[in-house]
Amino acid sequence: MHIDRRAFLKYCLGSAAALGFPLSVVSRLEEAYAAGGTGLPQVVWLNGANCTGCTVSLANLISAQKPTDIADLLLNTIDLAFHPNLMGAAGDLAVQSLQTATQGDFVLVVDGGIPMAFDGHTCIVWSENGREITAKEAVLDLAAQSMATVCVGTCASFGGIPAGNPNPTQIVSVGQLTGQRTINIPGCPPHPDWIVWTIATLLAGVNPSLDERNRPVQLFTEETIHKRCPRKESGETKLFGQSRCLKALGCKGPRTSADCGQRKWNNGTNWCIGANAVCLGCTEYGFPDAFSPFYKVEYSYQNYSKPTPEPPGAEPTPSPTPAVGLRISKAEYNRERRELRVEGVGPAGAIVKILDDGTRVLLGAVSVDREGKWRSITRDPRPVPTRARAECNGRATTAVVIRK
Ligand code: FSX
Ligand code: SF4
Repeated sequence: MHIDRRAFLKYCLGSAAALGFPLSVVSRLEEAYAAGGTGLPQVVWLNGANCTGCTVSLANLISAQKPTDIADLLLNTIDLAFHPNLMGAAGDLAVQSLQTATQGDFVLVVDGGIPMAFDGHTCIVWSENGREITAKEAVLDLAAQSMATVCVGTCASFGGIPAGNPNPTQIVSVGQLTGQRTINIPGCPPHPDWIVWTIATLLAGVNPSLDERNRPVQLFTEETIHKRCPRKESGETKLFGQSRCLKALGCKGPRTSADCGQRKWNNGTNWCIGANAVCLGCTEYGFPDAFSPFYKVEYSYQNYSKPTPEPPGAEPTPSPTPAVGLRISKAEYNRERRELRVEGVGPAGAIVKILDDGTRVLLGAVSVDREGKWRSITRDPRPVPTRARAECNGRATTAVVIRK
């Protein structure tokens, strides 16, 4: 495996502001960089019971400067001696690299929870001379020798989804297994920046300050998602697809400490709340059980019925038959905001689909609330419809779109 620590250190220094390294870490990284990046510990990464989402999240790391992608970062720049999903070697050769790496100084990274049922045999990490080595045995052994143990993801940190009720494989966290203080990077999955920040900080010889859940304070506990949420004080909505606060729909932002809203995901593209999903609290201890049910939805889909398909050869219905109670009270396009707003009334709990009546392109779907009202906002519809069409329970009604 090609080893080039200088390139990794250069990346960390170049991204110091974005990653938010403290000055002490930056100066140590600079020293290590000047010294050629040699003499730093290696990184050994083990998988427990998980969905591999943590590794996929790390694989989403893309940088404008070198290393530009995960292969570059892990295989050519970080001295990652062992990673079951990402390393080139397999079988005995892979186990040999692990054994060589763990002769010297190394940082142990674990993702996934550790199964204890069946003496750990629901999670086998490799075999040695025909003997199965379980995640339980490997993590216990290597955590005792490592300079530090980093738990990547909520599963390794706190048990996470595999430890959810009824926990059939008796998953425990790495800390519970080893009895040691681990450095926890929760998140299901965690942000790649959080993973890189923590590994680089440790490689620089700095132990990050941890909170009571052993999470780096700088990454997780400065403020909750809610405190810095752009939807705060915008008024709560009870319908998905609106741009207002999602608390009434079950958002766990007030109980969750992470910087997702500022850092954003997929190379700064978006985040859960930005995509109109509630925060699930995935970085928190007790996730998922203590945060379930994830959604508070007052309406139901029980009134929805599939439109009856027209028999072959039948003439299309010349004009829509209004659904009982379905009406469009407003259909307006705001030129300045490039926003189409269609609202009306309908049967409470039913789903209303909004379409361009000319092209029959679907513009949105909303639920009718308990008061029998519905509202749909479509940003930048192209083309702007001349007539809007609302469909519900196989019936439809239309209205002229007023341009303002
Ligand atoms: Fe858990 Fe990670 Fe969630 Fe998945 O390794 S934190 S289930 S994203 O993959 O462990
Ligand atoms: Fe808080 Fe969630 Fe509402 Fe944002 S959407 S203000 S995080 S409750």
